[in-house]
Amino acid sequence: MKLLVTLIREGLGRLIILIDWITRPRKLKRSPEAQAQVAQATQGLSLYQFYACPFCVKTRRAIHRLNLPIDTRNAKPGSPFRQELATEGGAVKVPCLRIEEAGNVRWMYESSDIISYLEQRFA
Ligand SMILES: N[C@@H](CCC(=O)N[C@@H](CS)C(=O)NCC(=O)O)C(=O)O
Repeated sequence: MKLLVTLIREGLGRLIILIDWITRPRKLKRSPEAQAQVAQATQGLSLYQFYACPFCVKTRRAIHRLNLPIDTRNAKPGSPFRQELATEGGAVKVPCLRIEEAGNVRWMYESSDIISYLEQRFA
């Protein structure tokens, strides 16, 4: 039974990845100067995520659409990123955006909040 649940979950995850790949949104176009500024501004951002989690796929689609070079960190079991997420972020829940600004770090959970934050800053 446990194996069946795992297989269904893995299968659904891969299906979501495939649909995401087929229906990728277009990237926002910026001038080279504006894109360089965005690259600078996103240096303090990292997305803790799982590869096939639907909320992470939704967040990665927004990142792709907004053309943001944000570092992604896989928080799969056994990963050091999972440990960081638990001890520094406060919970092993993905997606989570780590935001480092002027020496301060904050951890933003909830895909909708992350997407709104990125849209407000970069759309
Ligand atoms: N409402 C949250 C849901 C996030 C969520 O449920 N994430 C799952 C993965 S799909 C999770 O992190 N579960 C904890 C775990 O698998 O350890 C959002 O939109 O970000």
